[in-house]
Amino acid sequence: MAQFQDVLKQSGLHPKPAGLVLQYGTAGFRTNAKLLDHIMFRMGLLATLRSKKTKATIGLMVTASHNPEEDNGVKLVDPMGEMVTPAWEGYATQLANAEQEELLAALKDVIEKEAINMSQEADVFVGKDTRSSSVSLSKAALDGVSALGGHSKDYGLVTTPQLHYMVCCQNTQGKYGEATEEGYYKKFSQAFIQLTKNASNCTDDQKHLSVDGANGIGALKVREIESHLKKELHISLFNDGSTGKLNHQCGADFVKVQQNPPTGMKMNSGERCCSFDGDADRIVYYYTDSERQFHLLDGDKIATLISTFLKELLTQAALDLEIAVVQTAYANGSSTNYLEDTMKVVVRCTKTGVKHLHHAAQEFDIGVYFEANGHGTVLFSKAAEEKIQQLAEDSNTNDERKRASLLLQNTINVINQTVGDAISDMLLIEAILAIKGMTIQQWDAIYRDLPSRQLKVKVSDRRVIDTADAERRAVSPAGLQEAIDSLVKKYSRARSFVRPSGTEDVVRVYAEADTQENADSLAHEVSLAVYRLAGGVGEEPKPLH
Ligand code: NG1
Ligand code: ZN
Repeated sequence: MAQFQDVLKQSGLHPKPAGLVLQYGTAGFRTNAKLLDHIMFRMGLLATLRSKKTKATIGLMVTASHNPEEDNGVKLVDPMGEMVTPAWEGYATQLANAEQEELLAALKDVIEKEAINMSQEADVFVGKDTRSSSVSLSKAALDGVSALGGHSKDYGLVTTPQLHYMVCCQNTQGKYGEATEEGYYKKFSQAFIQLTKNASNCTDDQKHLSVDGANGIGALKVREIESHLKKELHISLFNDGSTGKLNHQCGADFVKVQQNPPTGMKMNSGERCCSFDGDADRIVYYYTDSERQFHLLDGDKIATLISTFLKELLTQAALDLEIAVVQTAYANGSSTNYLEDTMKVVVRCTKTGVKHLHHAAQEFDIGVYFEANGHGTVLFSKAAEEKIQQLAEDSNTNDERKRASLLLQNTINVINQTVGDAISDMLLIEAILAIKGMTIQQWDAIYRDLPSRQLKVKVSDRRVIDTADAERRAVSPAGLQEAIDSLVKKYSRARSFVRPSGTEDVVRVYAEADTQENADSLAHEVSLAVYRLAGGVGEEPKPLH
């Protein structure tokens, strides 16, 4: 077939280095950009097949999120803006690892298994982050789409959540919004402005926010949305990419893992600040107090703020809808206790990776999901949205219920339900704080985090670690879980688990305990156990103090 001739010809321009094996990880393929040209081309092919199969537009985002500038990666976006299904992740790995001469056979295998009608039209939306390698890598992806006769639309520089939004708008024939950047800014800024009309006596201080753009795409886009916000939010932007390096000592991942402010940011004590990650799908907040002590408000604090706000509105609206919060094992133990014991909401724990959280959140009327690192959003079921809309349109209802239902409607509209979105989450958080007249210190005081520590251990093959129970227990290698259990017993209020990273070649270690010192030494001891029992390489982990 002529189609396959084109694939053959084009793939010769994007050859695979022989023997290279890569896995579709937590959020797509991710590694040094130099190794990715053939992957991008092949993901262009796969996105085209997925589009033919689903008869819908598919997204392809070139980014390595919070990884260093030298890395890159690719994420595929399904028709409603979600991540692709596990079966297709398998196909992605199969295509990525087929040697040059096996590529056609691998492609035909997917076509056969999925019974794809090759005469079906295909549409793929492509976006990229600000990495210098993203330019040629997104071209390779576009080549892949055209090699299989698919149509593509190149959105150029966009955040990951912007691309998810475009795909969802396109596939809902504009019901979710207009599939343009302007449409994105309009939808979310208008909802924000409607929400902030409910904030009385908002001072200039309350309206001010310092944003660390991680020297990435989020910085460019926050500048663009600011002009739509009608001065309801004053943003001081730092790490805007004009001088600093992407994610280098800045950005949400750095701030969360180091538990320190980013460099390049001017922070006055008590002032509200936030950091985006490299593709603007994560956000964390923080401030320093008068003693220069740093306070982090991570994804768990964000989920708590949002679910408290929503629960209050549901009570005021007298609507019987169930809210759940979905977390991962990285959620701080204090947050889980607060949500379950004080707020009395359902809490679910899933494996790491937003696709798992997203899926679990879909089971509830309202599912608030956040990873501790600040990646998350809120999902409203169709039935919940309809109930809220009916109430908002009901002329017989009382003022309190009406006001609450309108607030809920605008809350739905300010949220990017397709995926976690730093810009949309920022607008929601800012609106909630303004409406509740709440300072960042008051928000922080809702509960007190247990001290925690995250470490990385290098091992020769991280796949030797297998986990169960939403990654909270290691089932292999033998003896590792027993070693962790006996170390945890030495400390008070302690918890620890290990898992292989899906985005870096490391094993991640997490520990929490009653004091920072104890969390640090537990994390170190568990790192040593991993090093010894799971094939550590390089130097043995050293104590933190
Ligand atoms: P890995 O490398 O699998 O731990 C990291 C994050 C995930 C997720 C992905 C994708 C942690 C501990 N892990 O995954 O939560 O956000 O990156 O960006 O933060
Ligand atoms: Zn990201």
